[in-house]
Amino acid sequence: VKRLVLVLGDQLSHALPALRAADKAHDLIVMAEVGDEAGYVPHHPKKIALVFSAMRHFADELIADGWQVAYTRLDDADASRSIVGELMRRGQEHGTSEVIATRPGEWRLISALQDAPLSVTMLPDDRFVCSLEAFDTWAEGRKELRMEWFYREMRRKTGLMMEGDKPAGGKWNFDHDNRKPASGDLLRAKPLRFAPDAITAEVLDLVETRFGDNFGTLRPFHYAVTRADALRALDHFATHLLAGFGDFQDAMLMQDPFLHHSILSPYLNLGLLGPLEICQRVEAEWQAGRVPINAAEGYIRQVIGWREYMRGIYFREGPDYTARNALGHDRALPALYWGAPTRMNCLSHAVAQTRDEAYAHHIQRLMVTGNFALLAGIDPHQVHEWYLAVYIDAYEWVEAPNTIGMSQFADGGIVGSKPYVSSGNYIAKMSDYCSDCAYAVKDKTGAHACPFNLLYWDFLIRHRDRFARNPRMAQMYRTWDRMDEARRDTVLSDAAAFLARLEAGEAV
Ligand code: FAD
Ligand code: DLZ
Ligand code: SF4
Repeated sequence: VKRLVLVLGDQLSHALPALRAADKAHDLIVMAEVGDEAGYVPHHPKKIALVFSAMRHFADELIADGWQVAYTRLDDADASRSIVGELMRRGQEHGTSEVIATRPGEWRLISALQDAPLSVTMLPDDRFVCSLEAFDTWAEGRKELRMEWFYREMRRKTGLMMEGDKPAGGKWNFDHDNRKPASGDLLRAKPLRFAPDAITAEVLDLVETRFGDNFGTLRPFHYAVTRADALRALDHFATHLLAGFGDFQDAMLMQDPFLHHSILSPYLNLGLLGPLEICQRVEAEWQAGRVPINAAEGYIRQVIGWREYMRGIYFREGPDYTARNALGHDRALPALYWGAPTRMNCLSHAVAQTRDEAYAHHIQRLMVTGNFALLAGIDPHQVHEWYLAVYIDAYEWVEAPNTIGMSQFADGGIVGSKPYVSSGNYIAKMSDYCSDCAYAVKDKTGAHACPFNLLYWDFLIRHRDRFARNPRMAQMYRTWDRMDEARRDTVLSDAAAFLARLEAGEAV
């Protein structure tokens, strides 16, 4: 064996840079299920099962393709705990210390590989539309890194939904049409489900034994674990659900966790699907007149806009990004995030769905669990570790900028120019949660007041110095100042009482 070729659990792409640089005849591919990767946060059992099963399927495809693969299973007797440990072990077995790797999506692993007593060549990960160098060039010298401007560059670069140098339909962004609540629809298609094959069944048993105590329901397990099935999921979404994606993107329903979302992030982030092929399929549906422009544009913006932008931010900001805490929040993450009972129906639902599916869509993550954590002043690092653990699609390069940046404003305003906070009103408008809640969303004070209503003001007042001069928030401070003083006092004392109950571990 000449060299080792590292393929990580989220690098399951046949055109991976490390594979393109390798030599089938002489190099050995190393893939390893290891305790450190499965344990850096208490991952949801479905997430571990997805990663392990997809890894095993991918290894089989590589072998069928003529590669030599050294695959370590988590329960192999002589396996070590870490990726570097496995590379060293294989290196010793085969008499080489040369490694070809594709740059991992996490600073932790990048430095582990750099510090390893091996000769590691780390290739840039080009499974993205925008390279890190191109992102830096775009960002250099700008005062604000607005996603919208970045997105336009990506549209021009890819040519997606472009007519010459102009955006199709005359506008870059059709979000204006996209804020509709949804109602139950028995005819709405559901995401495709894939029955576990023998490999997945074996993985499920392993995960049950080793990670059965982690938060999250392992069975039933329906995610795709191969590229072929991920392509089926894409086709199903494009054919049956994409048309309503724009309209109902922000809607939340108790009986429908998935609505018109694609549930493709697990496959994209593992490398089973690529961002461009997904977007080209979406564009084709629009070109054929089968889906409206707001659906196609909105979807493409999430993938070549938000997703690429988040990655650029993560790598540009550096390894300390997950430790940032611009607002100085230090409250412990409440037990309700791990399923302890709560009377807040929105949170109860979002968490239960997360436990069962390892999935919640963007607005549930941002405006329910994220909004509450921000309003209540939870330590952003604990919030970050929660999101990294519980979602099927969570890898630090994409999770951290969403949590630390977009959701918790802990980066001080790099990702968002204002914090994503709202009172209960937003949740009432976009969901059916409030109709079934112990609290009254219309109550602004008193025993039944929706906690989001109380905490919203408490948050704004706590951080008045920072936000009062923000032009997008000034109006809220004027509203507060116009309230009569007795009412303001009641709001703040009710909020303080609520936070005290939360702190005391009561089921709020
Ligand atoms: P759809 O609604 O169908 O969207 C299509 C695709 O667009 C997604 O598959 C995803 O690849 C991309 N996308 C949409 N929004 C974003 C975004 N804000 N950032 C990056 N990509 C986006 N996404 C992850 O992939 N991994 C994470 O760990 C993650 N953590 C998040 C944490 C918080 C606090 C928040 C607010 C958002 C997070 N997101 C994360 C973004 C978003 O919620 C998910 O990408 C989306 O819910 C995935 O489900 P879907 O495939 O059904 O998405
Ligand atoms: C998420 C994950 C898990 C649960 N397990 C493994 C593993 O055993 N082996 C592996 O190579 N990768 C795993 N992964 C994915 C890695 O954590 C991921 O590659 C890094 O976080 C970089 O994004
Ligand atoms: Fe959530 Fe408040 Fe609505 Fe209850 S009333 S579901 S706590 S927003």
